[in-house]
Amino acid sequence: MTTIDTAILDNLAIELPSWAFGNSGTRFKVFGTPGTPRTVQEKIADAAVVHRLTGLAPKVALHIPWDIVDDFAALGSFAGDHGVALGTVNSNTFQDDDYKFGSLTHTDKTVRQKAIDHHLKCIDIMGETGSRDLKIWLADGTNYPGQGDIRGRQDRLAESLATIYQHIGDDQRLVLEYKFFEPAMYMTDVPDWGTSYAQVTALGERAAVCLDTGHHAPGTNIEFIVAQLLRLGKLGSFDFNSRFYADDDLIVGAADPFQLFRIMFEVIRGGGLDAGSDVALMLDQCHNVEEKIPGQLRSVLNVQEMTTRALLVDVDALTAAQETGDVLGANAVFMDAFYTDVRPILAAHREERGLPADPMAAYAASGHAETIAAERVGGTQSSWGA
Ligand code: PSV
Ligand code: MN
Ligand code: MN
Repeated sequence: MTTIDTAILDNLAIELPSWAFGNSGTRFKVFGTPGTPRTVQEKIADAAVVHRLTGLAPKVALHIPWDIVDDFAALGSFAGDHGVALGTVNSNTFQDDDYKFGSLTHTDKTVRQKAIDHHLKCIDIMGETGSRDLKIWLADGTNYPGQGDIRGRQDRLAESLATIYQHIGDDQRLVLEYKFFEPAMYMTDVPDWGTSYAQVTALGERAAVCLDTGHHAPGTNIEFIVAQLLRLGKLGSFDFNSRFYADDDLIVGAADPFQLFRIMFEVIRGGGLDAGSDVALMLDQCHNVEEKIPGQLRSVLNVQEMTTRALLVDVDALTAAQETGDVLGANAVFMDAFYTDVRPILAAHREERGLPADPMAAYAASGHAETIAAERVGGTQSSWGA
């Protein structure tokens, strides 16, 4: 059996999205849960619990304006006091009437400028929080053939992004997320990795692609995209989640753990977890019916587990089998690693680091859920989209 590169495991870091701690749902119903955060500070405090129990989640991503505060530097200190840091700043140009027909792609220069200004504000916030990444996901697109000029929209997108990019600091990055549909149903302006790659490549070195695992058509070979983007030096970040049908935002590794294993294998193969790599791992999930803190715990543990299994692949044996045309031998080496139960190894690894062997059980036993339910009364519970 191969030995595991514990340096990679020790350094594994998965950023948590602030919005995962708020309520979320579907267009049919958003269920509230006792103890749901009412403020960004409470979201950060919840994220800190996940990090305390797992050592895996040192950063919390913000969404602007959902997480707006008067003093972002103070928010950064608040996070620091809780043992975490503020991470990616996500822009939001999809909840304003002005953006009905687009934001950075809009035909009206005034609307485009408003969307650009929002991003410049996000960059200012990044300066205060010490965040590295500005993540842009656009809802821009059209619903009917002929509704918009596909080429004109790409050109305007390129122009708007170039303006934003000029304000990205030397230590900052712009990551552009793609999604094949929704809310636009006919054509999305950044539908796939190729479009994101083309747009960020035109910007420069500090622009890269964000790959959200839920944003592909069924059957897409996501690990191929991972391998290609790493090869091109343009895989900026991941939004991890899992899906059964569309952009389900379910717990990563819940729908298809084997896919997560294959993705992590390519990340490791491409150097994405090597020391000094700037590939950022993040979750983008919503917990509609399950409890949120345990939902995030389960998620980071799933990433850790599939990463560990991927680290177990005997690469020398795999290469030998590949190069001698041993199809089934190569597949067996790969599957042996996937089928290995690494939970005992990880429990020991956690205990060596002073962490609970079973973070889910430790959380359940801590009484924390009951405490926040009792404390957080009054006010308005946060939710995705507000
Ligand atoms: C919408 O599809 C979305 O889920 C994108 O994946 C973004 O990353 C996220 O919302 C937050 O804006
Ligand atoms: Mn996403
Ligand atoms: Mn999404």
